[in-house]
Amino acid sequence: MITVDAAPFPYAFPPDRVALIVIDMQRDFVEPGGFGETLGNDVARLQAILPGVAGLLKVFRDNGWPVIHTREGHRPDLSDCPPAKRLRGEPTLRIGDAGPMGRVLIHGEPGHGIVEECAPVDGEHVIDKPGKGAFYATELGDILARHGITHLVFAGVTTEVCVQTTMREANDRGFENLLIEDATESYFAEFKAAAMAMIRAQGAIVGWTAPLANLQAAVTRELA
Ligand code: C5J
Repeated sequence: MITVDAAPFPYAFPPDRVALIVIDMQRDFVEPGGFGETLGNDVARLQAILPGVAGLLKVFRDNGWPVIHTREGHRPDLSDCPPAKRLRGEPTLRIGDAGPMGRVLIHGEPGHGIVEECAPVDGEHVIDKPGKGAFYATELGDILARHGITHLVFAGVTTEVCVQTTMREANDRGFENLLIEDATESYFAEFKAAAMAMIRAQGAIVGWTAPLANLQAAVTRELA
């Protein structure tokens, strides 16, 4: 087992049963000029975690551990996008509309793609998900079962929406979850802080959190 100094108490994982899930590091959420910024969000907050996500990817790639990327998006005909998702609120742009990086959150459009800094490499899984959670209407559960995964490390955006939704379902499915604090972000600082506190509450009710440096130190100490 590799034991990481984490909150609310140390997180231990078997290196042959761990996978990394990088949630929705897509151009439309993260890059200036994308959907997220068009909605009035400060994407500089999300840009700031790019080195953290890249560093985390390196730990998993260097050790040959499975990496799974997710992308939130929909079919061009929007048949997998319920009106409740597309029409809610009064945004300047809706899913499927023509945005600055192509049609917003539509498969294959430039904004739907993963940012260059976190781009998947050969052998890594890329899961297209129509919902906020990565298990709903996807093959994620089957992929994890095929790899014999019991422990999940999480990164990506946004902490309180797609990351937290996925972690909560992973927790219900019996996975032990660690969220890397400097590899996840929200457009709202207080939402990130609250989501992390909720995850750790009541003795890790959803999982653990730790900075990337603590994971790197644990891996170096136990595998070097
Ligand atoms: C949102 C996400 N916030 N990836 N998507 O709509 O968290």
